[in-house]
Amino acid sequence: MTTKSIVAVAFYFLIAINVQAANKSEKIKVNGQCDMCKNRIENAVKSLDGVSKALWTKSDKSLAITYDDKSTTTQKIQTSIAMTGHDTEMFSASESGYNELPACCQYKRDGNRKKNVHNTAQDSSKQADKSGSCCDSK
Ligand SMILES: [Cu+2]
Repeated sequence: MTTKSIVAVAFYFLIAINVQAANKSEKIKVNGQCDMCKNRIENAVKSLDGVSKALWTKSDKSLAITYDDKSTTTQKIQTSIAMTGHDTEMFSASESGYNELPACCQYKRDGNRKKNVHNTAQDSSKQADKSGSCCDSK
């Protein structure tokens, strides 16, 4: 091997490592119910800089994301999801954020709340009856 080709090979690996480091893929749990939730969740993520993929799956409530970890973080992504009213692995949506979801989108929350994304007064006044037809039923 000539020095030139060694340099070329080294350079190639350097680039390969860099590309890998920049693009991170993750699967996170995001609570939701229906296709409306899917759009809401995916749009919240896709609107962020550095996100190249966001795919939410209803059956296992998982969100597959690919993002450039130099321009965004999983925290940022999960924060903006929680802001739309959906609980993620790291953050819980605020009570009011959750209550503002259409009735059909109000997924069952698990009891243990994580960090709230924005702090809210517990407005129990908004716990109105929101039963009704769900967009899930086809
Ligand atoms: Cu929904």
